[in-house]
Amino acid sequence: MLNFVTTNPGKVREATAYLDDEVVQFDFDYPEIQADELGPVAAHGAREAYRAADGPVIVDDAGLFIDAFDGFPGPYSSYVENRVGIERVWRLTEPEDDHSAAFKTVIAYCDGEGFAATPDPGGIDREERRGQDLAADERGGATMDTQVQGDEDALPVKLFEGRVPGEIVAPRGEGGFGYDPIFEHDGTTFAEMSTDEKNAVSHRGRALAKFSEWYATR
Ligand code: ITT
Repeated sequence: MLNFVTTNPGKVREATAYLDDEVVQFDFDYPEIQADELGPVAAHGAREAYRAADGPVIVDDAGLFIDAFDGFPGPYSSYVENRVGIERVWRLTEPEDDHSAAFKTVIAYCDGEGFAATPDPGGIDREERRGQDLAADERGGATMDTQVQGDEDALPVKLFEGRVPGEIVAPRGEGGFGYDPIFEHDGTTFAEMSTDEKNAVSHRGRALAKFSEWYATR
C-alpha cells in the first residue's frame, strides 16, 4: 500500500484510477520549500511526509507554466489559483499573442531505503533540465535537501516527471479540478475529459506511467 500525500482529492482520484487500489490518501500538508523547479519541492515534501507516515509515500508537486509569462505561475500555481483565480489567469493571458503553456508534475517517492543509481534519474527529460545538477537528482535531490535542512544523511528520493503541452483558453467543462477548465490539449480542455481520458494524456498520467513501471520492479 502506498500513501499518496496530498490535500487535493482530485489528484487522488487520478492516481487511484491509474494505480488501482494500491493508493490511499494521506492528508498531510507538508511544508513546501520555495524553489523555481518542482523537483526539489516534491523531494523535500516526500522526506517530510515519509517521516510523518512512517511508510512508503508519494508526493505530487504540479504547476502550470505559461510561455508568455516565462513559466509563471509554475511552482506558485496553488497560490495564484487561490488568490487570483483561474478565470483571471485566462484574462491575463488572453491579450498575449502566445497562449501556449505546459502542465508539469513531479512525483517523488520515498520509502526510507536507498535505490540503485539508474542511468536516467526517474525518467526526467535531460533536455528539460537546463543545467540542473543531474547527479544530485540521482542521489534523490540530496544536494538541495542538504541546503534546506542541513541534513547530511538526507533520505533517498526518486523523482518521476510528466509534462503535457497545451493552450490557455476561456474556461470550458465541468470535470477535473484546479486549472483544468482553462487548459486545452488537442482541442479539448482537461475539464471536458473523463478521469481516464485525462490520465491518458496528462502530465500526471505520464508521471504515473513512469512511476508504476519502476515501482513494479521494486
Ligand atoms: P497538495 O500540495 O496538497 O498535493 P495542491 O492542490 O496544493 O495539493 P500542487 O501544489 O501540486 O497541489 O498544485 C499546484 C496547483 O496546480 C494547484 O492550484 C492545483 O489545483 C493545480 N493543479 C495540480 N494538478 C492539476 C491538474 O492536473 N489539473 C489542473 N490543475 C492542477
